[in-house]
Amino acid sequence: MSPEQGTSLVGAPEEPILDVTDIQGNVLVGFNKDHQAFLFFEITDALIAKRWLQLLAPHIATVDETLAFRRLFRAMRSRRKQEPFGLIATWTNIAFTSTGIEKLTSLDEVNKFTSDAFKLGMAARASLLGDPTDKQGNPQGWVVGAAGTTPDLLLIVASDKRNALRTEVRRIKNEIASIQGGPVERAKTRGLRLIYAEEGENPPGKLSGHEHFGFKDGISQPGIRGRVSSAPLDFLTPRLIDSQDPLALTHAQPGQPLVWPGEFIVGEKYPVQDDFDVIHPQPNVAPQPAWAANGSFLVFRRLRQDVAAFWRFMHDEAKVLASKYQALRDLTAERLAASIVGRWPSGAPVMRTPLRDSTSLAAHKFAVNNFQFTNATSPVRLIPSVANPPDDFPPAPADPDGLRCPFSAHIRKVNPRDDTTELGGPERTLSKRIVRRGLPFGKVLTSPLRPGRDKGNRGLLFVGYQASIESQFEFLMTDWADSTVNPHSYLSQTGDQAAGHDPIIGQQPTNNRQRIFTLRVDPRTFETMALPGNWVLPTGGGYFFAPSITALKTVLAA
Ligand code: N7H
Repeated sequence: MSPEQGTSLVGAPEEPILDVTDIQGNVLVGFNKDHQAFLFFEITDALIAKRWLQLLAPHIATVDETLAFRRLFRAMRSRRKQEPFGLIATWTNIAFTSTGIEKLTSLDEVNKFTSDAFKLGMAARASLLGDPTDKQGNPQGWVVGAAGTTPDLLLIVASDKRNALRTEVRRIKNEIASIQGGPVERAKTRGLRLIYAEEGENPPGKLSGHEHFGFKDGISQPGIRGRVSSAPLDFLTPRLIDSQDPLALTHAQPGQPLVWPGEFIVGEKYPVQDDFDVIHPQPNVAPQPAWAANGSFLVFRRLRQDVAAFWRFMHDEAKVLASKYQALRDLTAERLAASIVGRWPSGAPVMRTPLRDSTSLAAHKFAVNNFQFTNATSPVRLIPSVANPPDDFPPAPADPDGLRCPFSAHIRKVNPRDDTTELGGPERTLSKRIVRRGLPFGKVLTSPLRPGRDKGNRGLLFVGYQASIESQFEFLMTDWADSTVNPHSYLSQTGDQAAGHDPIIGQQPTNNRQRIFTLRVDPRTFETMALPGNWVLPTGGGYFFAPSITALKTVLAA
């Protein structure tokens, strides 16, 4: 165990030991690989599928394997002061839709799941999610996940090297082909049929870690509580805050609150958040079906991004606003986009640098996520071995009125941090966190304002893990992203002002899909702009369940 895993804290509750050899690695650790393949299969013969699943089970990467790799990678990088050359790994994880589970077990077994969303599938929930009802974005046009293309299972294969990824994908396809006596692509072969496959890729070079609009992604994740061995301080999420700082009881790192594992992993042994107490948990209920223990619900959403439309809007609108308001006379397209996202392209949060991007702030491992919204951020005391260099960037001030970071900025919508929301105090929103593992697909568009003949086939292969699709992913979409007033509206002397949709992921099926976004220009002036509805469109998706290794072997493959 590294000395950075944590220190003993007076008053800290005991955290459960996670079943690290039984839980799939992408759920709690994350593959964090530059190359990933998403393979969607239909099961056309359950017995053949089961035979293959038995062979596959030992290849499914677990939390302990992915964590061991991550720890080794970090230890080598820290000692060598550079990325360890040649250290690569290739991982596979699996998840099933309710139709897949029904084929491998029975309808009775599926009906034991309490989640209606899971049983119905994403396409059936599209109208609830606010998805477009006309051609573009409508499930009928989805590349995967619609009627006729509903998968039974999803394989995620991930590797540091594209060649290694493709070799592993070939190995898997050949293995299936040899069992069923024909290739997975052939419609008539009984067994498993590949209905859709797509590769996601971390862009190379300077854009590494950035999504297609050009913003750094994958910065903020919940700090999942729980230990990975019986050692008292062997935490899954390293605790880097000095024991003298009161935040050490509630946070793993600056800006990373701790969340009980029952919010991400199904199972009675994993406690869940208490709505009023951020430190002590509530007990979890017994899973239904019992074999769902150590599993997690996976939401996959293929989101096409219209990069040219996004940046065209920013350029046009920034000009309009700069000429309309004295306070915005220096507004650039990039600054408007940063207000819309809540972070600059580098990842630097507007809460800490409102007027211009700061690559040095973005590069600081702790400063980049050390901010709140309602309250000013106090300096956090870190354990000495990680405190260097100190975070001496200007701290984030209090912004309870949404003057610095708009209430509807993407990151304030989906994680309001310390804001009071329509649910109540900030303790209420920790149970709304999800673990994100997405990756871009398609080629980077280098000149968004001159797209030429570009067909715009690019976007995000969004992957989110949670214990409840309804109260996490669907809540984020329906109650916050698609709402113009939640989690927070502007209160002003002249009356309440709608804050607008989530400008990135909010959907609006009616009114030509037009959405709104309100910028607070000064305490009394609000500018509500109409946003085009086509920046981010769903083009595929599904609700899956990522089972434990035990359930895979003893129930699904049995
Ligand atoms: Fe978002 N973007 O580029 O604008 N997202 N997201 N997201 N997102 C985040 O903090 C983006 C999507 C969350 O804790 C960042 O990692 C795009 C869906 C959450 O502060 C950026 C798409 C959902 C967070 C983007 C997209 C979420 C988050 C800042 C689709 C869930 C953490 C980087 C094409 C329903 C917020 C970071 C926090 C952050 C973008 C999708 C949720 C830059 C382009 C579907 C919870």
